Amino acid sequence: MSDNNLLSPNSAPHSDVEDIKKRSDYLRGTLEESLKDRITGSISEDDNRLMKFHGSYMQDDRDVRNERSKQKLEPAYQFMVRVRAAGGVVSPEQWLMMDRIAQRHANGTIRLTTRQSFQLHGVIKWNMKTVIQEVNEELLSTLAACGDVNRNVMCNPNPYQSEVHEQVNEWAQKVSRHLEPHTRAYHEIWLDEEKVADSRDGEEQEPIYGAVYLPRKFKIGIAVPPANEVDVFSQDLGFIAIHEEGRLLGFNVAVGGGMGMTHGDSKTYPQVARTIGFVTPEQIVDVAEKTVTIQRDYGDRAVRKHARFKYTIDDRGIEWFIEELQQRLGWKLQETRSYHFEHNGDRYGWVKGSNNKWHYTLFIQNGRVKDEEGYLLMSGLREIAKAHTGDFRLTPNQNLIIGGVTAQKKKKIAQLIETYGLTDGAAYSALRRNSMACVAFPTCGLAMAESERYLPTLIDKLEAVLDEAGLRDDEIVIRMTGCPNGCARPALAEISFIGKAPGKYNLYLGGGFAGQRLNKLYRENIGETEILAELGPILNRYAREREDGEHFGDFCIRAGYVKEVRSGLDFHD
Ligand code: SRM
Ligand code: SF4
Repeated sequence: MSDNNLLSPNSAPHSDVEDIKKRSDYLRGTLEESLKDRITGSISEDDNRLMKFHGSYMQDDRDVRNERSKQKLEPAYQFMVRVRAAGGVVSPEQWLMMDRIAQRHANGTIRLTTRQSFQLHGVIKWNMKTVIQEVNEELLSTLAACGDVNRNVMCNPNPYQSEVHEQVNEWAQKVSRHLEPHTRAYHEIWLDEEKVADSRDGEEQEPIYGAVYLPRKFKIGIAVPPANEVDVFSQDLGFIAIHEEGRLLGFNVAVGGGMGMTHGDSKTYPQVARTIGFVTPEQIVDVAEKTVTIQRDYGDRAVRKHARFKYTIDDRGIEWFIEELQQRLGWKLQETRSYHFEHNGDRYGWVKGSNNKWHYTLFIQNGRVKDEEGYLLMSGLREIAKAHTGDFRLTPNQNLIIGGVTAQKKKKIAQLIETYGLTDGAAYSALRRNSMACVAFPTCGLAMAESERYLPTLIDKLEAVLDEAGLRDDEIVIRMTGCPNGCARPALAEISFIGKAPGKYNLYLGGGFAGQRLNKLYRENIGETEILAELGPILNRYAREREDGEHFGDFCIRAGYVKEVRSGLDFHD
């Protein structure tokens, strides 16, 4: 272990979060006491830091923040709960449990996230324990859904497209399980398990993470070409499945991707992961573990904004990383194999899988499952879950696959889809079907502008432009986030909006259609009128002048609207 590992954070420069982790006794802190305190709906700042590792964030309803402050009331504290499921696969029973909790203890909606997890919003402190217990009773977990650990492992969302997909999904599950934290704190605090070992005596260990865990969050995704739904180049560690004639040969390894940045701080930037070699399937878990330990030992623990793995690699160089990895593995990576990505979006509607079962991908606008007047999405999915004998798969684009439907059940499921008017998005523009927006207001404490609540309206207006230009059925990837943290992976979209202030966005163009290239800033701090005025002519020109099969992002570069970005290091040039 290098000197950089702050197992004793007193000795080297470190952020206050490192002290909190160190003092926490493997994520216990005073969380139990904080949860019992009935005087306030909040928890202490230190415990809030630890709470993330347990899969929850304290938030407040920002729609009522000013009003409550005027009335001298404490903010409307509530908790977001994130539920992890590697590769996004859950059973109908698990879906019904999420639905039940959402109705009873949260805000009545379920949010499907950009990393194939669930989020519940609006849980009050007194209900947190019940919620986490109910999640665990159905064999799901919130542990490590957030925090400075490996997060939900993403994977191609349809394991039964072929045997290769099935095997890749199993590897995703193995990697996920291998990197789970070992602390029993979660079980003690939420599930009332007895404390069996006194970690202060060193009996309890985190064999991979150590006592202060990672310097920052860590993300892994596995793609199966030609589909890149997981946006493999946005991951700290990405694996690209290499398959030939229905056989999984192994994975190319890609390292050092990430989306987050801060407006006005050019030392922060989104980055695309770079491929460094090829490994066999049996080697993937070892590669994941050793990569995580390198980031544990060398990641920046002093400045959290600079603590992601992408900066560790960019600062020290990719060659340094390869050498360090191979030394820890005790063997060498093979040469990167060739592969080809075609898209990073979801394929909608019915498809038949290799297991002769059927799969239906539903379009869920921005991942929000709720009932609205005229569109009872949540009720419809509840009825489907009651009848369904297969599984559900959350996609990396915030959609949902009703998976593993037998030929006998297909009629029933199709009937329910029709009764509730659920949609595969065919009636919408291809732009909307390829859209993603992060949560932002009213729950996200970091939002600078609306996202989930605004993108659908903006797309309504852009659809008028598309109709005029004859582009309604042309697939263009569009994404929006309420701040530059990048939760909807905006830096990889062909068109993206990143919030600057209420109603104001930076507009970026030129991302690669298959998620292979970053986009570039085109206009700064503009509102809706300017957005439409800027994009209208570009879309019209694209319709007239594009070459055969040319994607919008590529056109924006060829036509000179933005320069091509080859690496995050050029993002701000
Ligand atoms: Fe995220 C922080 C929501 C995927 C980069 N993200 C947050 C928080 C927890 C806000 C906070 O720290 O107070 C947001 C909660 C909002 C709310 O009210 O629910 C939040 N992130 C989300 C989700 C729910 C967006 C969505 O619409 O689906 C996604 C949950 C994923 C999951 O299931 O695990 C989500 N976040 C992402 C992604 C995309 C991805 O991982 O594929 C990214 C960019 C990739 C990356 O990490 O580089 C992302 N989130 C961030 C960052 C910036 C990290 C950085 O490198 O600087 C933050 C802020 C932070 O960590 O300090 C953040
Ligand atoms: Fe919140 Fe920003 Fe993430 Fe959107 S991108 S959910 S506004 S942190």
